[in-house]
Amino acid sequence: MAKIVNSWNEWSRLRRVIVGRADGTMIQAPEPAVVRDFPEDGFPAGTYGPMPQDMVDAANEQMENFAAILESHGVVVDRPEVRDWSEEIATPDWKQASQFGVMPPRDVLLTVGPEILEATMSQRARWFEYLAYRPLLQAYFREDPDFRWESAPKPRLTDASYHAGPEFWHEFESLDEEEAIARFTMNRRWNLTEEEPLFDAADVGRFGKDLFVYHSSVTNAAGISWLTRHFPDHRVHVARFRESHPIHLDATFVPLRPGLALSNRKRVPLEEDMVKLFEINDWEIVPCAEPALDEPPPLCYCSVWLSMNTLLLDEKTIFVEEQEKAQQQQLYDLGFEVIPVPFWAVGPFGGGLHCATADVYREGDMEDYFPKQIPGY
Ligand code: DAV
Repeated sequence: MAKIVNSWNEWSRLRRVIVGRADGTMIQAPEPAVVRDFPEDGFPAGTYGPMPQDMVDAANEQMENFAAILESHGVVVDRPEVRDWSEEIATPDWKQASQFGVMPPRDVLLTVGPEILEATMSQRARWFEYLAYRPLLQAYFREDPDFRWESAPKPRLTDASYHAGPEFWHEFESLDEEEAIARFTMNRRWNLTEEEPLFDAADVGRFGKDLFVYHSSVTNAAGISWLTRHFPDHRVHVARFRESHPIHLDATFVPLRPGLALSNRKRVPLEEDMVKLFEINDWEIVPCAEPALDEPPPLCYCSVWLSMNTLLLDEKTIFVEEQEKAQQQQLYDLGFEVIPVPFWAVGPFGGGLHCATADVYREGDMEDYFPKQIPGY
C-alpha cells in the first residue's frame, strides 16, 4: 500500500498532480450564479454552446506539453475523465441547460494533508464536475490507506442561494469598477446569499497550519464557517481584497516560499489583521509584476492577472507563463529558477498554471509558519 495523497502548502516539492482537460468545455448557459456575455466573439448574453474546436485543440496541446514538462521533473501527472459537458442536468430543485468543463481542477479539489475535499461550488453548471475526478479519487482510495476522501455538503442551489437571478449580472455590468466595489465588495455581498455553505477550492490558500479563505463572489461566509469547522487543527482566516468581482485567491494573493508572498498589485488587501499577521511573523509581501496583456483573450472570463497564477515545483523553482516576461524577471530577482511554460491558450478554459492543476502529493508535513497569532482573526 502506497502513500499517494499529501500536501499541506503551495511550495514543498511536488511529486504528484492532477492536470485538467479542455475537452468539451462550454460557454455555459445562463443561470443565477453566472451569465457569460461575449457579444464580439459570437456568444452574447443568453447564448451558450461549445468552445470553438480550434481553441480546444490549442489549449489541450499546451496542457499536454505542461504535463510532459512536469513529468520530466519527476512529477506523476494524473488526468480527469473526458465527459460530455453539453448535457442538460437537473436535480429535484432545478434544471440547467449546460455544464461547464474540467480544465481547472484547482476550483473543485482542495488537498489538505492526506485529505482531498470536493468543494461545494456555487454554479449549477459546475454541480457535477466532481464526477470527472471520481475515477482518480477511487483509485487513490483503493491504494492509499491514509487517504481521507471528503465531499462538502452538496448545495441545493435553489433561487434562495442567490440574491437575484441573471438580472443581478445585468445590474453588475452596468456599474463601473468603483461603484461595484462600493456597492458589493465593501458590503461583502455579491449574488450569493448565506442560505447554505458555498465555496470554491481555489479560494483557499494553503500555508501549512494556516488556511486563508477568500470571501469572494463564489465563496460565502457560511462556506468559510463550514471550512473552519471542517479543519479544526488549522487556523482558518478570512481574506478580502479591493476588487469588484473577486473569484479565487490564486490570481490575488499567493505564497512563494515560507516568509514570502506575492500580492496582486491592483487588489489591495481589505483585512488589516491579515496584513498584520504576515508582518508580525516576518513574512514579506511583494506586489506582483505587471501582466503582459492589457485585456483578456477572446471568450476568457478570467482576468489578465493569470500572470501571477503560477505553480511551484519546490521552494526554489516556479512554472510561469512563457510570455509573462515581467513576472518571470521579478521571480528570478527574488531568487527562483523560473521555468517558462506556454499557457495563454488555456486561459479561456478557466485559468492559468495553478488553476489547471490540483495537488496530490507534495513532500513534508503540516508546519506552523505563523507562530504569532492575532486574537479574533
Ligand atoms: O483574477 O480572473 C482567475 C482565477 C480563476 N481560477 C482572476 C481570477
